Amino acid sequence: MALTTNKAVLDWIDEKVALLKPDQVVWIDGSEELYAKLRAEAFATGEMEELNQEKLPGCMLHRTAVNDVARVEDRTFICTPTRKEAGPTNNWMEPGEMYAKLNALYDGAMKGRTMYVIPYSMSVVGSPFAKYGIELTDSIYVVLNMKIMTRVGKNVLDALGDDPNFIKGVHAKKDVNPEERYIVQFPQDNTICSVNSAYGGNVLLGKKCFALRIASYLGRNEGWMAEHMLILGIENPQGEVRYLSAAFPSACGKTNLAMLIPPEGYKAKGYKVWCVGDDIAWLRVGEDGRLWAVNPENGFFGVAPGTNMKSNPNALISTMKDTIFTNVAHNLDDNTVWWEKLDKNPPEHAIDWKGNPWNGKTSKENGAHPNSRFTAPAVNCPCISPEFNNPNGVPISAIVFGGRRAKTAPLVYQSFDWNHGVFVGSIMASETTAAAAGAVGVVRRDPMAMLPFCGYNMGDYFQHWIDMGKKIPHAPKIFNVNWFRTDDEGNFIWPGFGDNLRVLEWIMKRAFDEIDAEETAIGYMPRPEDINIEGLDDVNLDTMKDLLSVDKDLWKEDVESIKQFYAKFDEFDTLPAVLKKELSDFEERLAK
Ligand code: OXD
Ligand code: MN
Repeated sequence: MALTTNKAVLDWIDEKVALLKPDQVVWIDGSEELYAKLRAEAFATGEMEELNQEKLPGCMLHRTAVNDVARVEDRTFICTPTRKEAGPTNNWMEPGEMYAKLNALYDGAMKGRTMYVIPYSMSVVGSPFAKYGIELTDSIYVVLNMKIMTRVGKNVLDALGDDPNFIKGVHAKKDVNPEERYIVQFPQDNTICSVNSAYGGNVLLGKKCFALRIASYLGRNEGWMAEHMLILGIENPQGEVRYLSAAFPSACGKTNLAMLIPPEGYKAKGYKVWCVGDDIAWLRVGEDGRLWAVNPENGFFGVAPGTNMKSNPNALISTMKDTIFTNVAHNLDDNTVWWEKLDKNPPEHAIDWKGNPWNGKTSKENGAHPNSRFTAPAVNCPCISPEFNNPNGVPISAIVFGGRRAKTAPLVYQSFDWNHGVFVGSIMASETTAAAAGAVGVVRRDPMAMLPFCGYNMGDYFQHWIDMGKKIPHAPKIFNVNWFRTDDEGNFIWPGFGDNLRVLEWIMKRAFDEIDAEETAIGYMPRPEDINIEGLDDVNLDTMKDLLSVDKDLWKEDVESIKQFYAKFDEFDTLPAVLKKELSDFEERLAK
């Protein structure tokens, strides 16, 4: 039974039913009763497995096809009327041509299957930030993941009312054929289409497809920003909480930073870190002239391998109930899960991510896929911010960019001003990781960590950043960090993890004008003694000098690679003049 009388919604669903031809249509109303039924069905068909309900209550396991384990950037399209609107960094196809292709794939794709109608909200229903979507899918796995990652249910349709403006998402699993796999955004039509995949990033359409690609486009038109950023709050011993948002390319430790545990000395003084979000931030200028942020999601879709009681206890604890595990190893001894670096005790009797028997004690192969995931409710997180559900969000005092650079970038520096900060974000670079299909370990430019997620021409996106700077009377200060500097033997110099709070402390002092800094060619920098290293065994003042050193020759080489990257925007001439000027000013400072 339809849960709404919204004509635009009903007409759209009728049209899709006629195309996809499902046997039946089930509306997800958000009731526990319906979810229980779907879980039982998924367990009965083997689509999902129920895990040990004493050790992992409410937890389930799912394995995707071996050819379907990551986002597929080469099969992800932004279909705008002109190629220029999609820009040089996105795959593009003319919308009519793409719709024809998709309609042929969708024709009858749900025959013999059920279509689920998922009404969902990104951000708290009724919040000034909230945007509503409906995802049609033939996968119970998608329904149960969307329940964790977004706010789902009839109340979303009630909030939408008769408004025809909602984000339309269609996902058909089909036969997960990688040759015919498409993840497509039509920004002008508020439409997302996904076919032939069942992996999270490709099928949980509220996440990357809506909350970043479509939302970045909406944000430009409506004067706000959708960014690939974590949001965290640092509470000082006086009880004051200061918030920052931070962008890092995939799998650079973003979830770990978002849930950081303060070092012992900080804990003893009364510092606390609160997680508002680990992946996506929507930012708007508030009435007070500050930039306010919400995390539009409701859960964490985190990378499992490497998550353990040392690296990220908050994330691990978050996964201990009501969580869906995807492509991890299944420990048959006690019907739980395991992944690389969870602990030093891999199971002997297990099934690996491919579904084959696996002995963790003897096998040389991984038990879990490197991009295996947990989908965990945000409320499970021990350090979830008390402001997590605040419909007005939190005020952002600092924006932090970061990447994985072995040598060039120092531990931290601050941009001279907003426009220079946009330049710093635009030249972000990192090594590729297993989160996206393709080569691993190659350095690539990833401006604002948005390269795979910007829903329009990235040159215009840079201009939007510059324009936003003029609209925020009390704009956050912009910083860059690099936790990954290595010594000549390739070892990381900075301990990272909880100790990153030492750097964030300096950032916040700068954001609130509480400390001076040194002016260098790349930006403002701390003096080595300005970063608190008390209690660190392996870092002394000399190490700090190393971490903060700036090698102008390396930066000059970097400038050449930046020029090559910027040249991509020549095709449509969309690189803002402000960034060209920033680059030439930077070259001049390096030459001095
Ligand atoms: C992710 C990513 O969050 O790839 O999954 O960025
Ligand atoms: Mn991400």
